[in-house]
Amino acid sequence: MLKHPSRGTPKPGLTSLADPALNQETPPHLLDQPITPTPLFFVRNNGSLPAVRHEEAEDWVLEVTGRVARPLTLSLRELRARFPQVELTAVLECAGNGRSGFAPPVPGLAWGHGAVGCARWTGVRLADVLAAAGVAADAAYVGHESPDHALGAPGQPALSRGLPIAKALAPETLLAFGMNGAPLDPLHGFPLRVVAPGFPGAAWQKWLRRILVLDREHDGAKMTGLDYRMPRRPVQPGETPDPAIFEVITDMPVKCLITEPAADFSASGPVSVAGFAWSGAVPVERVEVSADGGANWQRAELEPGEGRWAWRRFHALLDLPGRGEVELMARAMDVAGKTQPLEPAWNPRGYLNNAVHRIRGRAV
Ligand SMILES: Nc1nc2c(c(=O)[nH]1)N[C@H]1C(S)=C(S)[C@@H](COP(=O)(O)O)O[C@H]1N2
Ligand SMILES: [Mo]
Repeated sequence: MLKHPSRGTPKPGLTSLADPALNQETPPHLLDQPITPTPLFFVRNNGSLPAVRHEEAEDWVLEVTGRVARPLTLSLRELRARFPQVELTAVLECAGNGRSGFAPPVPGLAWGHGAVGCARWTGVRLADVLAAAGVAADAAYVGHESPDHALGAPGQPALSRGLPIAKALAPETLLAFGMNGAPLDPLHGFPLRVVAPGFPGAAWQKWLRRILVLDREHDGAKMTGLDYRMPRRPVQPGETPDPAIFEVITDMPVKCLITEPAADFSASGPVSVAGFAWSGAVPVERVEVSADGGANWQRAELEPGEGRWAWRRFHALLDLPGRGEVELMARAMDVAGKTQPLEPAWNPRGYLNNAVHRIRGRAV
C-alpha cells in the first residue's frame, strides 16, 4: 500500500472521504460501544499530519503568550508535573457531521453520520495553565496554533481556532495528552490537544503548540468568513448572505445515533434498537424511537453514561408494523425541550445536521 507520510496512514475499517487530507468516518454500527476504541475513532484533518517522534514528545513545547502577566514556555514533562491530572469522558463531533444530508447540497466534506465518537481524555485543565500565566482582565478569547499546514502550502497553517475565555476557563476544558488510556494517537493530535466538551470538534485543536490570550475573537485559519459559523437567521439556498450575520459555533445540538441494528437489517418479531444520545451545553433528557415513520414514538431506556460529557446508551424493543420495508427512527430531546427535526435546517456550509437518524431494513 502506498503511504503518504505527510498525510498519515488511513485506519482500516473506516470510510475514507475524497479529500487530499486524511478524513475518515466510522460506520454507525461500529459505534455500538460506550467508549469508541481509538482504532475506530473518526479522523478529521484540515491539512498535513505533523510527524512527532515518541522520544520527542516529553520535550514538546507549549507556549502561552498574549494578554498574560507571565508568558509561559512549558514542556509536556513540565505540564504533567505542575498541574493536577484530570480524566473525563466526552463526545467529540465534527460540526460538519451529517453534511451529506443537506438538500440542496453544500460545499465541504460530505460526511455521513460517523464523524463522532466518545473517548476518555486525560490531561490538565486549561484553566490551571491560564491561572499560572495570569490572564489579563480584558482577556476575551484564546487562539490556538499548531504546526500542521495546508496540503501543498507548507507556509499556511491548516487550522488555528480558539475558545471564548469562559470556555477556556471552564473546568471541563483540558489540554489532553491521553486518549482511552494511552498517549494520544498521532492522528488525534499527539502529543497534546485541546478537549472542549460540548463545543464542535473544530475547537479541539490538535498538536497544540501555542496559546494566544487575546482581547477579541481569534482570527486564525478557518476562524473567519463562514468557516464553522452559523447564520443568526435562516439563509435560503442561492442567497448571498452578509458574513456579518454569521457567528462562531459554540455549542452542539441534541442528537442520537442508532448503532443497532445496522442498515439493511432483517428482523422477525420485535427488534432491539439501541444507540447513543448526546448534546452540548444542555443535557439530554430522553430518547424516543419509531418504526412507523414517526406516527408513533416509544420512549427508550436511557442509561446514565460516564459523566456529564459522555454519550448515553439508549435501547428499546420495538414492534414492527408489518412485513416488508421498515424504517427505524430515533430522536433525542434535551432538558430544555429541544428535539431533533425530521429534516435538517439548511445552512450555507452544512453544519449541525441533527435530523432524526433513520435505519432502513426489512421485517420478515
Ligand atoms: N491542528 C488541527 N487541529 C484540529 C484539526 C486540524 O485539522 N488541525 N481538525 C479539527 C476538526 S475540524 C475536528 S472535527 C477535530 C477532529 O478530531 P479527531 O481527528 O481527533 O477525530 O479536530 C480538530 N482539531
Ligand atoms: Mo470538524
